Amino acid sequence: MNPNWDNIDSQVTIQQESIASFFVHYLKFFSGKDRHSASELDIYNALAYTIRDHIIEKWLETKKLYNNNEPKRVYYLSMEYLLGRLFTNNIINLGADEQFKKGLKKLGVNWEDFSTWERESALGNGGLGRLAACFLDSMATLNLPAVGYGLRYEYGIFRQDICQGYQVEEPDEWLKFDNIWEMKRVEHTVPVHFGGEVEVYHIDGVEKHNWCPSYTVLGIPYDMPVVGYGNNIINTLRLWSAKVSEEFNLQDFNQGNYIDAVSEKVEGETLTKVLYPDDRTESGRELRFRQQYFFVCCSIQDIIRKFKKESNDFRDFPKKAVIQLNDTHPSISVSELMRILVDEEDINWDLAWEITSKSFGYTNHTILPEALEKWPVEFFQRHLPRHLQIIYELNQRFLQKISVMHPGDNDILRRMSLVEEYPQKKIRMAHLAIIGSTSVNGVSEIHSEILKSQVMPDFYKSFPNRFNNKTNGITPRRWLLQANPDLADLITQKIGKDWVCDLSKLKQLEKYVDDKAFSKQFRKIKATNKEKLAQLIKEKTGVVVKNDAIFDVQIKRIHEYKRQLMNILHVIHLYCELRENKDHKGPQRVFLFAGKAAPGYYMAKMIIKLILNVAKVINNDELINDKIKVVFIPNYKVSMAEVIIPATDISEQISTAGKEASGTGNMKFALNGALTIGTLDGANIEIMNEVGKDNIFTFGLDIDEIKTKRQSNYQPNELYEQNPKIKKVVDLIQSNFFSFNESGIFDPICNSLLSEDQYFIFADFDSYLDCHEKILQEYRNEKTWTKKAILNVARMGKFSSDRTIKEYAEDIWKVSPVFPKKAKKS
Ligand code: 26V
Repeated sequence: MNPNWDNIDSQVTIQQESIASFFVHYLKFFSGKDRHSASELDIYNALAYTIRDHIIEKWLETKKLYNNNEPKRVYYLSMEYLLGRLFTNNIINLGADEQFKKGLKKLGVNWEDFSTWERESALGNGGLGRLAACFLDSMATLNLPAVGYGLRYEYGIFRQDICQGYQVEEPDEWLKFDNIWEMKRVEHTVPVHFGGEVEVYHIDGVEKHNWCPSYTVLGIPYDMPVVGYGNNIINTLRLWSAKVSEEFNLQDFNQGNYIDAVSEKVEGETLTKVLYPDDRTESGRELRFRQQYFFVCCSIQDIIRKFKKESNDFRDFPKKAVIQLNDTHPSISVSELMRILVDEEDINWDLAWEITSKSFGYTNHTILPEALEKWPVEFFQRHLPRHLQIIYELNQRFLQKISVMHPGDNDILRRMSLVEEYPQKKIRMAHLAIIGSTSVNGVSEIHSEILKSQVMPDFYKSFPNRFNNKTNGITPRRWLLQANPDLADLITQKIGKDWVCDLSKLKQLEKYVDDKAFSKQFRKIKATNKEKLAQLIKEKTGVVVKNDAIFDVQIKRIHEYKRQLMNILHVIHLYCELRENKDHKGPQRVFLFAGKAAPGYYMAKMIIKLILNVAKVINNDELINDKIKVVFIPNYKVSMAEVIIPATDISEQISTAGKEASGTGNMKFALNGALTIGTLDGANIEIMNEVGKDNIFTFGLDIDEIKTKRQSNYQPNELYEQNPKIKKVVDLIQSNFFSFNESGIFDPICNSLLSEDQYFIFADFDSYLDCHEKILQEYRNEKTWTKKAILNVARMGKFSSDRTIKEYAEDIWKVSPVFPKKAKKS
């Protein structure tokens, strides 16, 4: 290429003088607008393009840095990313906040006013997807050479509307307008094959396999920049979009099969149409299976392409690449890498396995058996016949090894096999992930222990060193600096800004716990945040709440194990007490809920309906004089969490002990000075250990007690008979008090509680009520409450995703940060 290219000055540096001219340029030449004709969306677009230019410069530099250093890279494979809006995040992480403010001042444009014009990408369901987003932020901030891989779903998680109290799902058209943060990279398009047959042939007596697929889909990558905080590093998130090759269809078309050609195209492209909105049951199972393979196949090809640029000896692969599987979803990767090494790169099986099994790490995020994927052998036969052969071969060799380790124990072979025989022949994908990985980790201490003792004890016994824990974390950039700028400023005034990249620094705040002025400022910030939340509540639900109410919040996916039902039963109990004129002094209490239910999850949807019906009755009952308000804000998403969390007083983390792998919302709340009411589950336990028992409200049965209860013929109907509080609440629901014109709609909820109560709501009910009572008493003492809240903030250092990622990098990935060489002073 012409060397003169390098001499052309196209450098974009962050200078307030040039920002205004970039902005005006984009407005004029991209949107064809001037200041008179520009809409707010045009202004947002021009601003976003301006930011993007500043990112691209550093993006190219980062690529150069990595290419020159050839470091070992992390490839993070996740089917979900809940990035939220990127506009503000990118400006803050670039460190361009002030320059943008000043640079645009002369135009009378305040960039912050336009941040809500961005349609947020919501390519995930819940905790797992948001964790992946926090991890990307931390990996970039820690200078780790990492690439995130995912799918570019045309429709992300559905938009939740409420219609007569029921959840209604609407498509999320996040790509309707330009997505300024993505860049299409057609040159890295890859083919993905499906179906067909496998031919066996021999060369020099060695069996070889030739997979002749029946159809091919193309994977087109779209890259999104991941901006590190204040370090000029821009990593990449590469999302794959499915497209059927034109040429492929043209063949069919020319042969007169127009309909087939078109339907094949549509069928192929459905692969990345929608994100599965179901983290409980699996619908469209076969499509999801193909989606997973499409994702894995694109990503592994890309990883190998990158590897080959730096080495032609695959024995180096584990030294150059580590692939982290975010849950079981991408675990077909293990067989895909084997297939490429053995069939395409002609590497012998043993060496191929040595390379493969050194290259993966597997994180488990749930012990709910329905989410541990098992794919019917039929699916493999139809779509991935060669992978099935590879998995059978792996299984045979693996069981051989196990039988040597546990001689005579046939049952262990059945339990550990990659193949489940009954009732239907299936491949256990988690087992494939475990045998193909150097590391298997859970996401909180208790969860990692449960994995070892209950979910995969045979694997633990056989490979104890493979198992480890990596307690989750959250990025302080989004969850404090961006979401709660006033608190972030106050903290910075007191202890400097180092906490942003070293959250343990927050400890220094402890010396201010008794400082009256500090406490006052701290309270003032909470009060301002509450005003904003009250505004949001009014806007989204029409309910008017008091600015100085106690905000008691449960926001997360709706699931029986998370026990939103127990929360609303408590609200009903309070309501009964108020109606009986029991004296409830103190401020208004707002019980706020938000979250989506899987579209096929009937009980979860009925819980939403119950919350909304209860809200309607309570909020309109003049007898209780606005003492409590119940709010369900529809369409929960990252940007909403950013408003709710900084305003919260009480964070509800009330899952049945043993069920919540970690939780990360719990961390976000505590970091923003909310006090937790929680069970001894997931990361709550570690939060308690950090903040101290006096600064968290725990209740309920612990994991061992739950186990005992489960084994002891638990009879929830007896509790109902014996406990007048439970009886009153359940009777009120059953009397159709909250379903006046919809008689009996809540019977399934009541019946399930009375007959089974799978999640031990009745068993924990008294303890939960007492705990709330205690909280109310404590809240009345402003001084001690504030002290506890400040201590929560000060002691959250451990829960930075920077800490988590450092542990992954050091213990699992063996990957080091890459720093640019300092320019020599002349
Ligand atoms: C399973 C399935 C099954 C089929 C359809 C789609 C789908 C999507 C997701 C899942 C698994 C969800 C697992 C999950 O989100 N776990 C959460 O991970 C968080 C991050 O580690 C953790 O904090 C939460 O406690 C855990 O529930």
